Amino acid sequence: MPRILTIGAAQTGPIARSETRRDAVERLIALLRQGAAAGCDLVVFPEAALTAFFPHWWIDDEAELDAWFEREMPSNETAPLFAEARRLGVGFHLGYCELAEEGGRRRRFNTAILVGKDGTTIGKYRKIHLPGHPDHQPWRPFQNLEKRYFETGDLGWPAWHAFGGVTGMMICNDRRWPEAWRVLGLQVVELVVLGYNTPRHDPSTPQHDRLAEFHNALSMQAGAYQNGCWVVGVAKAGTEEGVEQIGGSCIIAPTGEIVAQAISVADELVVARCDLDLCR
Ligand code: ING
Repeated sequence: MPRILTIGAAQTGPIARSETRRDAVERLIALLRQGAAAGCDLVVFPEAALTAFFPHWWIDDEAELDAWFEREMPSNETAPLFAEARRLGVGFHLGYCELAEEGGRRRRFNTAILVGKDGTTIGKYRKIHLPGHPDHQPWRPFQNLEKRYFETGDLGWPAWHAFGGVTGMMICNDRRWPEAWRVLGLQVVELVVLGYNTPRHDPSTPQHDRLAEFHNALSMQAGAYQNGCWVVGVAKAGTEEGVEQIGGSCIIAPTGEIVAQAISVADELVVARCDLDLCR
C-alpha cells in the first residue's frame, strides 16, 4: 500500500506589528481550508506564524517583550485553528514563540509543534541554531536578536512516527547547518518540516544578498538529498515592518528536486502529493 501524503506548504505574507493574533489565526485558517479543499493530510505554517518577527527589533522592556510570546498552546487565540483542523481532519505544523514557566523560572524559545488530524499535539521542537547577535547593534537597519530573546532549544531534534511515516522538525537557521539534518537522518526521517523568516539583506554580509534564495534552496535540497527525505520549507515572506523577507516556500523530494514552489511573497498555499516510499 503506497504511503502517499498530500502536504500543503502554507506560506504567509508579512504580519504587521499592529495585527492581532486573531487576525493572523484567521489567515492561517483560510490557508488550512484551502489545504483541506485540496485534500491535504498536513499543512505546514511558517516560523513565528502568529506575530511579526519581533527579533528584528530592540526591545528592552520585559513586559513588552513577553507580549510577543504564547504562554500556552493552544491558547484562546489559537484554539480556533486547532478546532478547525480537527473539524477538517487536517494535521498542521505551527511555528510560534513560547514562554514557559519551567523549573521555577521563565524560559523563552523559538518553538514549532506538529499537530495531528485529531487536533492533539504530536511533538514539539525548540530552535537550536539561533542566528544573529545578543546585543543591540544600532548600525544595522534591523536587528536579529534571537540569541537575546530565546534560549537554545533543549529538546534535541526528535523524530516522531506521524502521518504514516517518520517526521521531524527544524526551524529556519537550523537548515543551514549539517547537525539538524544528520540527527534527523540518523533516525531515518522521511519528512522534515520547517518554517523560516529570512531577510534578503544580511547587514553583516551584504555581498550575499543576491544569494538569499539560492542558499535557501541549496540548504533544503541538500538536506533532502543527503538524508533521503521529503522536505517542506515554508516562509513568512514579503516586507514585514520594513524588512524584506524572501519567499520561495517549497516541497522537495528525496531526490533533492523541488516538486512545488510558491511564486509570490504573500499568503499562498502550495500542494504536492508526497510518496514516502520514495525515501527508500
Ligand atoms: N533567519 C535567517 C535564516 O537563517 C539569516 C537568519 C538570514 C541567516 C540571512 C543567514 C543569512 O534564514 C532566521 N530566523 O533564522
